[in-house]
Amino acid sequence: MRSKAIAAGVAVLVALGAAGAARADSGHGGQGHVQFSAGMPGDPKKPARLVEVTMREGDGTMEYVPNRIEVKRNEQIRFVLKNAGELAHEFVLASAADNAKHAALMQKFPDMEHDDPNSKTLPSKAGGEIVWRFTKTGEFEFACLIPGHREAGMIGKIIVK
Ligand SMILES: [Cu+2]
Repeated sequence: MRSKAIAAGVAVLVALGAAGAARADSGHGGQGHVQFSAGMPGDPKKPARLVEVTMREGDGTMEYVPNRIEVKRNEQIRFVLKNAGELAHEFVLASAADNAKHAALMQKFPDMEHDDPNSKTLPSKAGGEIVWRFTKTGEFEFACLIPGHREAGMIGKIIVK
C-alpha cells in the first residue's frame, strides 16, 4: 500500500517535470532565448493598430470574430481580446505548425495556462491585450489550444504582406 502511494507520487513528479521541460522548450514564461514564429513582442509605447477579437461559442461551435486579419509587414497590432463565451478560451499566436505541436502537448497537459507575449488564457467574460509586431511575411495563426476548441473552430488566420 505504502509503496504504491510512493510510486504514484513519483509518477506525479515525473509528469510535473515533463510539463516543466515542455514549458521551457516552447517558450512559456521563459526569459531570454524565446523564439516566436509569428514575429516579435511589440512595444506598447509605439503606435499600434487596434484589432478587437471576440471569442465565443455558438451552436456546437467555437469561434473568433474576426477570424481573418491582414497585416502589413512590420506593422504593430494591439489585439484587444474579449472572451464573450461561457468557457475559458485562449489566444495563441504562432505559425500553424507551432500551434499544432503545442496543441498535441496540451492534449497531455490540458490545464496549461498561457500568459506570454504571444498568448493569453482568458476566463469567461474576461479581456486581455497582446501587442505584437509582425516582422515576417507569410501566414500565421491564432488558435485556442484547449483540447477540442481548435477542432471546434477556434482558429484564425493572419496574413502578413
Ligand atoms: Cu477555447
